[in-house]
Amino acid sequence: MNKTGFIFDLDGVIVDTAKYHYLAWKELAAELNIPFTIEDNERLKGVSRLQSFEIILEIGGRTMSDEEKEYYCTKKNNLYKTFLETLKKEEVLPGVRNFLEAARAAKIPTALGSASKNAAFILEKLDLMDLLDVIIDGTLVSAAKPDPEVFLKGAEALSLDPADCIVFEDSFSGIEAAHRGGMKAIGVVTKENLPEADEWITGFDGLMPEDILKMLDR
Ligand code: B16
Ligand code: MG
Repeated sequence: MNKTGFIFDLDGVIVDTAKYHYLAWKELAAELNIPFTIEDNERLKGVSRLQSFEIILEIGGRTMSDEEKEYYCTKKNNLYKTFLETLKKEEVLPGVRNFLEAARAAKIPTALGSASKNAAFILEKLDLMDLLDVIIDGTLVSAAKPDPEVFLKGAEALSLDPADCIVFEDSFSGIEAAHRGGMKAIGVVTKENLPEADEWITGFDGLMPEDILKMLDR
């Protein structure tokens, strides 16, 4: 019996929401007179909302009280959600839907493991909710990646040992979180090189679950 499960990060693996995070953070940063570039945005991938804002404050050489940070994080999220409203199911990254369908057909259990508190909304918009067995997102975890909590909860909800789970990630912190949780990590390589990953793919287009199992000798 195949005991392997797949755990997918969301942003950068299933869909490119980073561009919408960028637009929202840029608007907020402009309001605060903090210069914020698309290169700076790379530092926010896989990082929680609050930590993302703290990185932006650091770029601007600014400090704020916890209350002010919360105010601006809420403001950013409201802006981000207006962009998400226009998200189309065609924005699922190439090959992802096929790969999930093939995993389902092969009876390989699947989970989402994302830092985002908007994950369920995004998956609904992409019409992917039914193709994932378990959703673990930012509403269910307290420790951000590289802490392994999000992936360990995913393994537990799938009733699998962490060693039997394979994580798909596009961020340094996510690869580290998978390893700290005792799981193998496939780096979904777009801009980052992710040297710590166990294997690498450039995306899911043309890829089948058995290709991944072969890569990791499962
Ligand atoms: P939210 P992932 C992460 O998603 C994003 O990469 C990161 O940029 C974002 O700050 C974080 O989710 C929190 O998102 O503000 O929607 O709660 O890569 O873990 O799927
Ligand atoms: Mg990601």
